[in-house]
Amino acid sequence: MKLVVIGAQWGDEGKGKIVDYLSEESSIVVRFSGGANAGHTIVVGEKVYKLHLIPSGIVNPDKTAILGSGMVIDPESMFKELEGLEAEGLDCKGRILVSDRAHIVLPRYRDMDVEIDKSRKNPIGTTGRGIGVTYALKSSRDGFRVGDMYDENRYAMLEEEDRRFLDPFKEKMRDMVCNISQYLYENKDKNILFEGAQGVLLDLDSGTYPYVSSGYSSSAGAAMGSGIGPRQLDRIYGVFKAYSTRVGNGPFPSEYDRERDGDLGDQILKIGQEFGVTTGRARRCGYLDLVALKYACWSNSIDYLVMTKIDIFDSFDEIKVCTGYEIDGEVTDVLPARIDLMAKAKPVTRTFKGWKSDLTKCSSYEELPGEVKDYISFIEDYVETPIGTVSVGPDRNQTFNRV
Ligand code: 2SA
Ligand code: GDP
Ligand code: MG
Repeated sequence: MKLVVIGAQWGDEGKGKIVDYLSEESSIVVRFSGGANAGHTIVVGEKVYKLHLIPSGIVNPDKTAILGSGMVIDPESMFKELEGLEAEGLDCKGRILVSDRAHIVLPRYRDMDVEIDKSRKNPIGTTGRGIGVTYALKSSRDGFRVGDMYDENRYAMLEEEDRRFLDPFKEKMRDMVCNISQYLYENKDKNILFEGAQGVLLDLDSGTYPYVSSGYSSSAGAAMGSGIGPRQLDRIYGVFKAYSTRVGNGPFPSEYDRERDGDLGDQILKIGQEFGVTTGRARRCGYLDLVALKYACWSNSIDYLVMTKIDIFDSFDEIKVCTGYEIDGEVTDVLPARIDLMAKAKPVTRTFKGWKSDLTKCSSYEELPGEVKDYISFIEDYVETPIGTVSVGPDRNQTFNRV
């Protein structure tokens, strides 16, 4: 079985946790996009792992984790992260491979990223990890790939300063570098999980451009970013939170509004602990946006949704979801591509009764209160996609399948 797991919103849906949970059945986990901008938190009992570049599948002891061709890799961050994981007692030796096609993030790209965003009339609010600069160089064919470190001519073309930076990593990485397409072909009979980064609405093409990241967060990116054909992919999971969040700038139609919603946004921020894993920034919070989720399901062939963080609503009397956008007096359930229309969109909502009980102890769908089941059914009908897995807390154990 070849599974793809992507974020179906603006990132931070809990992909890390779900990849860890679903990778139990896989031998290999491939991260296919993004770089050290990502932040994934995985909780297993007392242990809390924070990952940025290393695929979330690494937390499962016997998996091989591959940094795929679609990634942009800052070697300094990567080895720092690895040291941190080893210090936590996670044995990563021999389990990490890096695609020779992935691109390298050099230190000055991080500074350039920060400077460029500062100089924008409308800043994107990037994470400052050099992501956009590296992908831009890749597209203009001026990038430097992992495999280029071992190509004498390509290496010699680098600035002296860049070679000095890369020299130690070149040796440390040598045994990890692989031709991933060939590796996946040789292991084609094994179960493989393809792990996305960020979310559909932050995808370079499908997202709310230009307020997006520069990689492919969509399911189609799984094939391109790992070197496997799209028909090899059997099942696509889209992870979404029971509400919405967004970090950085850009339109967010269902964002809580103080005048309309009082301190609801602050409550979700606090209960949901919605702070960036990479930058520590507070995430913007809003109603679950079904217009955006339906778009994500359709444009990514999502077979099953995974719903996380439903427990954050445990103390709420009622829960609102966004079922349409009002744009210039007209209501639509179609996500506009134009950024001015997205910015104008006002959420049309529907209210659900709260359940006022502790969901974190539930271990099966049957145990969920009727109000949660109603919430789930409504979402499934609206987006025409089943919710196959539900998460009711940060721990690996607080997850159950419906199918
Ligand atoms: P970039 O740095 O060029 O990728 O930024 C472009 C936009 O993409 C957003 N972005 C993210 N959104 C949510 N989560 C991300 N990872 C971190 C986390 C974020 C953090 O897990 O919390 O710590 O702030 C992530 N990475 C990129 C970014 O906010 C810009 O809007
Ligand atoms: P990712 O970028 O999609 O991997 O998500 P992040 O790790 O950035 O953010 C998700 C946060 O929610 C993490 O702190 C997780 O530990 C936490 N989390 C995941 N699923 C659940 C859940 O069902 N309930 C609660 N309360 N927390 C969750
Ligand atoms: Mg995250």
